[in-house]
Amino acid sequence: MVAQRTIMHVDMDAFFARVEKIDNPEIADKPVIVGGLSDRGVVSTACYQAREYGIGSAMPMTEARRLCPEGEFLPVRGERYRQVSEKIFDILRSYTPKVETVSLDEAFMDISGVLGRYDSPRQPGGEIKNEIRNQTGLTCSVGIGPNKMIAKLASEENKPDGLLEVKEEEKGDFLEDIDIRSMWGVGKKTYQKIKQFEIETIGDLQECPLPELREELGDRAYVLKKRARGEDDSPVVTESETKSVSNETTFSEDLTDSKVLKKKLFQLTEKVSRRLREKELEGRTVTVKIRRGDYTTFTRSHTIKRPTSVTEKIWKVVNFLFDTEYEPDSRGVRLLGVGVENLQEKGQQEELFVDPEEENQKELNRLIDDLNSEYGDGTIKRGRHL
Ligand code: TTP
Ligand code: MG
Repeated sequence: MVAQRTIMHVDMDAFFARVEKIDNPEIADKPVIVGGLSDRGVVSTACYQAREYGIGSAMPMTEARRLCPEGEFLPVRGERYRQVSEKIFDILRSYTPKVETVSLDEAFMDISGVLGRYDSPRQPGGEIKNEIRNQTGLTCSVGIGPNKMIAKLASEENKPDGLLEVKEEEKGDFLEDIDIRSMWGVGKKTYQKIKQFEIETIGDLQECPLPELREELGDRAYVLKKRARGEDDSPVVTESETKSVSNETTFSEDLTDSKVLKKKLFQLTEKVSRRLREKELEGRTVTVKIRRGDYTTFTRSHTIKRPTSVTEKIWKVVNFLFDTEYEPDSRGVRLLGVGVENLQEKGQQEELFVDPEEENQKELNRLIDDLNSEYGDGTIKRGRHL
């Protein structure tokens, strides 16, 4: 049984656009659109006034100009946003070191351990909002909940300048009316598939019988059902997590081809699992990290029942997370990472039963590790590489 947690999600409102307004008060009341200004450019973000014209992130810039000719169109000043972002994260980390960076303007915090200092979880939420406003002039939205998914949905629900707490016992009611497309794991493809069951809200998914859903989505149906009940045990992953083994790779140019990305992910998985075996460690939580060309970063984790260091077992989870959670878009991928946490020393857990398939995989892993350390990395590769 996992201990009760309190997670906070902080997301800045119309981040790039509001920074531009702070830096230039003359445009404070105008519709401001930030993005690539060339004919092929896309909108990074639009302020809330500009959103009333129907402009939103990822829209072609030419269309945005057509919708709002009187708008203020500005280029992306990445360095400046990073500077402001650092200030914001310094504030967040002064509350707890357990801060996960999702992107320049978005973070998860595990505040479970510091709640003793406050009257309620809302109190640090309010203080953080004030401090960010005082130091940067910017507003943000804060969501608080028993897990990451609920916290994020809670901050989205009350945008802009919101502060919403959803307690464990309130989550069922809270989720009921939320658009199913806001739920983790429901992208365009999945939405198309489940529309036939008239699933438009998370509540609809809660009610949809599992067998029907399984027929359409296979085993993913279990995961989505679990999420619809508001369950999510993914940990807040800090950058300096020592209790994990991970590997990352940055590309010289942004990658968009899913096949290539998968191949890279498999290579990372092999490295990480091999390092686990070298350290005689096994882990239960597998995390995939994807940073896009615009520095938005996303991590997704999945926890399996029994700790492992077997490449095939870890790859199964990585592959699953990539297939179900990542929606390719025009931004491309700059960095990939694979990590394993929730570590323990090998063989600590009593083997209640022996899985013959896992035994075979372990044997194969040992063989490959031996050959690679004898003849050099990459001597032996699994078929997956091809
Ligand atoms: P978001 O938090 O998604 O958007 P936002 O902060 O502009 O607005 P909201 O109030 O709805 O949170 O993204 C943060 C920043 O990341 C955004 O200001 C610009 C950048 N971004 C892109 O460059 N491209 C994109 O497609 C998205 C979604 C964001
Ligand atoms: Mg934001």
